[in-house]
Amino acid sequence: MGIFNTSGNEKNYSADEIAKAAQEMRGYMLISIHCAGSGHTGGSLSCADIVATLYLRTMRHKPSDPNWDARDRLFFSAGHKAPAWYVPLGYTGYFDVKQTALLRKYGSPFKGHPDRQKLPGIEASCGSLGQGLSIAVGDALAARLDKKECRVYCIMGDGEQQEGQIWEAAMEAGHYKLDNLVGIVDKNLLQIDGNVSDVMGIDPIGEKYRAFGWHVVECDGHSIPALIAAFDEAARTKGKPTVIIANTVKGKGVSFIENQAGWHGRAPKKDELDKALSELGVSLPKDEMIALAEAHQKKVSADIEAALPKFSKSYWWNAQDTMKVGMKSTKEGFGEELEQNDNPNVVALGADISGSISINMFHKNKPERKSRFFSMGIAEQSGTCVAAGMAKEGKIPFFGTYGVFAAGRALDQVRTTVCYGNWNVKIVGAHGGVSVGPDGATHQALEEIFQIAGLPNMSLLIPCDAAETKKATAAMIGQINGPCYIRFAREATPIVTSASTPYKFGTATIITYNGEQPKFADAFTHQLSTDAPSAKEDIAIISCGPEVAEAMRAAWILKEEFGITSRVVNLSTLKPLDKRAMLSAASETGCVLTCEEHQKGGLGNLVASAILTECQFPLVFGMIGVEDRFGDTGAPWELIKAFGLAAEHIAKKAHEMAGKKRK
Ligand SMILES: Cc1ncc(C[n+]2csc(CCOP(=O)(O)OP(=O)(O)O)c2C)c(N)n1
Repeated sequence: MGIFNTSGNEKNYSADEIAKAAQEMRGYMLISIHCAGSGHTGGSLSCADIVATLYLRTMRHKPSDPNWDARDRLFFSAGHKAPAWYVPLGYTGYFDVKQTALLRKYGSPFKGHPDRQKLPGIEASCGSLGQGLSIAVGDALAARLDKKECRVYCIMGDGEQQEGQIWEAAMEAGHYKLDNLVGIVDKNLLQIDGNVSDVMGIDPIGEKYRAFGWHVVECDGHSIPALIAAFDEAARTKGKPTVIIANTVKGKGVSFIENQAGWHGRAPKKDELDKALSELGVSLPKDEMIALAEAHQKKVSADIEAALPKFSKSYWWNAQDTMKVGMKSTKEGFGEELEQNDNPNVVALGADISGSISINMFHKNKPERKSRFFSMGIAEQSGTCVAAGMAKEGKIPFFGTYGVFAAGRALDQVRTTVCYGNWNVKIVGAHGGVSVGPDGATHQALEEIFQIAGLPNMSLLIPCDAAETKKATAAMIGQINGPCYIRFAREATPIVTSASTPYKFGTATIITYNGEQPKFADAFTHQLSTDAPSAKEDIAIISCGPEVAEAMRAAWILKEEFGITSRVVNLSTLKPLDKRAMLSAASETGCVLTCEEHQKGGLGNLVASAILTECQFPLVFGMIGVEDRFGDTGAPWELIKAFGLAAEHIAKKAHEMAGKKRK
């Protein structure tokens, strides 16, 4: 067993050599996460000895021929540990390991979560927890069918064991007696919200696998001899799959990172990196890697900037005095209302990202509410139905996670249990849009409007900023008695409304640019669509979520550069849709442009069908959105520009459309 080099010879590493390599791999992981400025430090370090043993000793593979048919296969089910996959691949020669300095940068193959189409050696794309073991089962079944000798390995997290799909796969592997399959649980005892045992206990984990027909080996996940012995035992085990429960320490190798939940998704700063490398006792080309990352970033920034439509001056946020705007993330508005709202029936359910989506604000400063907060663990599908059960008994449950999981992974549960049952469940979908940034495509929800707006009984709210999100959250509690879904963004986005700005669930607001003011937001007035008289504008720009702020900035550019007047329509509720506002926008301007930080057509198709089913007049119609592609890794505002979602793109397209109308 081992690596086959270019001449086809097997290279054998001793346990000591593997231990030394694992330390160096840790160093490379930390340098790459430092260069990225974000990334999953704790869980990458905890599995370094496991991956070093697999890639340097246990697995048969050829870095010079990544698709060699006889290779052993490794899958990461816990895709956030991406650095722990990239580094051993580079270290063993699939590419230059120094390239991992480009981790999470736009245009680099080292995505926030692995993309198999971008990098040799990545057997499957991943990032949504709980899916990898099923892929490994499929691979192992196919290998058996084709009588291949290869073995299949799958690395999982211990928090990840809370996903129901793990147990579906475990049952399948046991049922098919897949003795060519080895699962590895990196049991570091921590997940995002804290101790695994507090968030949702998984023990006795070995007993559970045993009951599902697996052979179970428990070992010290930082002892190379113990890991070698465990993998050898798995290879000798016939008639059943093996799971290795590897007892590890999150953040292993660096004293100030070890056992700290806060280091789950934190990057080391420069001084922390230096201290960490010295503790690890490794000497690596750190400066060269940092220079590589900086050079890449410089080029990316220049290319993206060059591609941005240009006007007589820069209208970018805060670029000139009059474009000054405060920034706050929409999820904070949600957290504020959840904290302040006194409705005693409200309960909240966490899915191991409670701080990240602000649902923890329900109890953070109000310990007396702790009994009304329920940690579900990483279990989006069950959590959705648990919320329905609570709603049935008169509670007002909020269940939240990232939109890709809230709307996507649990779609059937949302459809059949929540919507068909018409329960008063409040679903919170965070991380909407590409502005999520470096985590990349797997975490950027771009499909929720398609997924959610088609469900009967459902209400869909996409507020434009933190202040409006607070009001929308209040409406979810006080006004809407039935299923509803709220989408918000990850990053801080412009604050364009205030507590006194009109907001009404189900009614769009019309935003008008009135000319430059010292502060950006003061240059606009907002009226409910029911109160707004027609100003016979040249174009209507219809948008939702933080993209409304871009539409407002576009209205500014259009007026100042071309004298074109715009009616910006803030569609804070997508379902029920304010059809009257859509129709009057179309009939009174004759020119409609929809803008969404979503796959093109989520908002656009809703607006188009509302207008076109009744349209008796000529209309110029256009859409801006993500063009049928997945999101990407990069900095949030970089991605808004790269995906053509900035005000500059809106203004350019609106200018062209207004020109067509005039002809
Ligand atoms: C389906 C899904 N839900 C939530 C997340 C967000 N998430 C990323 S890592 C993580 C915690 C994982 O904990 P664990 O499996 O113990 O990994 P480790 O502590 O080793 O990093 C969560 C909840 C995700 N990536 N996928």
